[in-house]
Amino acid sequence: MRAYFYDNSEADQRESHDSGRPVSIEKLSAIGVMYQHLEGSEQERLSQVEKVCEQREYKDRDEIQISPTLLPNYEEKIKTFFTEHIHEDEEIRYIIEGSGFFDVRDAGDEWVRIFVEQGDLLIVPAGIYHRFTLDTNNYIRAMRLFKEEPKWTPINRPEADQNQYHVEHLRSIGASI
Ligand code: KMT
Ligand code: NI
Repeated sequence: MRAYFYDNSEADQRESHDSGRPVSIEKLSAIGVMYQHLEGSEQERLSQVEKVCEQREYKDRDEIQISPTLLPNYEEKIKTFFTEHIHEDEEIRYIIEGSGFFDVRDAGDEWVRIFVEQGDLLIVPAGIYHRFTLDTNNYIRAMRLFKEEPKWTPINRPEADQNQYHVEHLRSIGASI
């Protein structure tokens, strides 16, 4: 697991942007983000993903491949993914292949960057401001898990500032509102 405060430099979003200040799994969990690296064969990892789906009543899933050649409307999608937003449901991702970065806002509104790669399971809570980018390898294949009705719609900042899921998230992590 590699997570750290983002350096806020203007360099390409795909670069690591490591400020040198690490962030632990415990700190991620304190802001409602669940990170787990699944061990074992691909089959064993998938059965662990199944268990999480059962526990959380996530009944459906799809797969997304992101690369300049594999994803239709790549440029547009990449911009959407990297625009700061929330969802009114958890964003659960299991990384099958490749890698990338999820950025999430901590209780002090600072960006925390989480590197994700094969075998990683990441649960981004409802209401947290976040964004996603590929890294310089330009490829990820991920499973997206959701309840029967996916609420993909991103709500961007600042429109989501008053959103009840966002306000509730801030309250739950003890952020000052
Ligand atoms: C999202 O909602 O930001 C995505 O699905 C990004 C890609 S999943 C690795
Ligand atoms: Ni999102």
